[in-house]
Amino acid sequence: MSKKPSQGDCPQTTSALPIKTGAEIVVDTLIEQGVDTMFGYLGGVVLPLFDKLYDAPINFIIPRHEQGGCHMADGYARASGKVGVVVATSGPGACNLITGIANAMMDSVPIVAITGQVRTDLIGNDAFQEADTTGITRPITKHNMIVKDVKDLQQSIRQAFYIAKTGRPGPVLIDIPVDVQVAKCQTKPLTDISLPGYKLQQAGHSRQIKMAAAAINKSEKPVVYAGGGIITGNASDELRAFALKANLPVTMTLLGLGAYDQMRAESLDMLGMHGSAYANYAIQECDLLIAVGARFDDRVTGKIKTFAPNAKIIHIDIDPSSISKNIHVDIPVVGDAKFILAELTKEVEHKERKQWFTKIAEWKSKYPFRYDTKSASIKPQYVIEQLWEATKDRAIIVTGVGQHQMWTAQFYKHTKPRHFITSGGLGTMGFGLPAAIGAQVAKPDALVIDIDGDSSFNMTMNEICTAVQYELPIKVCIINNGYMGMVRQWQELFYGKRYSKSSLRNPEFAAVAEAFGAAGITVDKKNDVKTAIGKMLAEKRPCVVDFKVEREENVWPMVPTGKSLHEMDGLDIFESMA
Ligand SMILES: Cc1ncc(C[n+]2csc(CCOP(=O)(O)OP(=O)(O)O)c2C)c(N)n1
Ligand SMILES: [Mg+2]
Repeated sequence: MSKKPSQGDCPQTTSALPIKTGAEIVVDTLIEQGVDTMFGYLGGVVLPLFDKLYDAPINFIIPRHEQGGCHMADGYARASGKVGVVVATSGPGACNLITGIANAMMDSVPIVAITGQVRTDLIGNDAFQEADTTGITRPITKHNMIVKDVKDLQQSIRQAFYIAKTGRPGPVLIDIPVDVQVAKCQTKPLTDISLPGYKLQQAGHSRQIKMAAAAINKSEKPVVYAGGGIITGNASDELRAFALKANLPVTMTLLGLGAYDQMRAESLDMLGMHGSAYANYAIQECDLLIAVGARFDDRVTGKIKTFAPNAKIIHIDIDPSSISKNIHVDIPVVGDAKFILAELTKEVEHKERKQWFTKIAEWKSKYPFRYDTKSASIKPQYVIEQLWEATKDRAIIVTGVGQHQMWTAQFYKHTKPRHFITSGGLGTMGFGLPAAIGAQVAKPDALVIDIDGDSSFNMTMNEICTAVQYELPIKVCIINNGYMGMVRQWQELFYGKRYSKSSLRNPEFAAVAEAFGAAGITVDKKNDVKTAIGKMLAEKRPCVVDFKVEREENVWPMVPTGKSLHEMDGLDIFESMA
């Protein structure tokens, strides 16, 4: 992206466009791009930029660690649909962003990361706090660039936003050496972005759409498999209209939860490793699978050879590289889900499919998600059910990674897009709290609840300080089993109960929360769960509730790695509880 290093300012021209420093160009271009909120941390080589931010009309949130800042930008982007922006200094600051950037990449979240870099004449000299940020982040960004000439800066930032939010969204990183931030240059008028190597296909091929519609109209046993692309592409309304008109059952991936209202009868809830038995059985028996904005991830497909063995596959996706990547697709349609679903809806016919829906209803009534409701101890699933009862569809739910994440996917009813925020692709423990902070910044009036694991929370709990400082009333419910529960479950099932290093000594989380200036509540009796949730919801401050749950509960059903979707363990346990 950049050309030869700039030794100083660029020559002045006679035009009326103002001359600005690199730092001024950054801030003004961010504002031009609609940025009113940023996250980030200071350091030597971003000081010129922070000086311009001193009186800029931008709400700036400083996390306690750059990873937190990056997850905040991610949570902000997922809750708002806008591009999240995070800033960090060179070297350690930039390196601390890595997990957050990789997380955004895996889940197709539009963020722009701006990093400072050492002076251009020092690059490659092992200068103080020098790291090859573009080299390190190349495989985990949708695009990255180092801008070594102030003349390229404005256009590079415009391109970064364009690339981050169009097509399949993702993180873009701009590395800006400190001397470029102080060099001066004439600004450029805003023109259309032209990137010859970056082609977007929005509309989808009309012949492919017709073929897809014909296959749907013919199908006796269809299933829609909806992924995060529906939410990213703001296509939930179109998905509902499509499914209702053609009369189709809909299952969702973890990232797709909220794309289709789970309170509706035709929702099959989540599929995959910890998905519902009825979704997994329906996939294995369907004659047509309509994948939309989903990528056939291994946690979804199980054994790929026997995934949906009887089905013709339609795959609608904005990213041509995801077509037939993991599984052979019969009818690919490349383009924007919102547009293509609307087109398909015009072409499809309503078909009753009585036998198919009867079969699905049987599976649903035989194998609903279950747990031991009579247990005297606090079952994690009970806490999540009670949270649903107390909040219904008004909360934005965020999670950490582990069993609690799966139970939240299973036992909370996800009804609206952008109301369930979780780390799907990378599975990043420590994502929950900072992402919840980002979501609360994006939606100040919303009820934002992070349902977290004790070990996940331990990773980034310093960000409670950030929530307190900015008076963000987030709620954190720790499903505290005293274990890295998901790891313990695998050790129980596949390593002969040898719980090697998977339990942690936790602090008293409520006391930690109080020390940070937040409210803290501890719950160790089942009878106190509802009251604690009530107190938490009434609390104006950030509030952490430590639910000491049953320690060795397992997530069921489970498709063990390498097995086919219908080979679920745990259904006998469900039946014994019926
Ligand atoms: C950063 C990171 N390190 C390690 C893992 C591997 N891992 C997946 S789940 C898990 C345990 C999570 O424990 P906790 O947050 O307490 O959730 P629980 O499973 O107990 O609900 C671990 C270690 C991960 N996903 N992310
Ligand atoms: Mg745990």
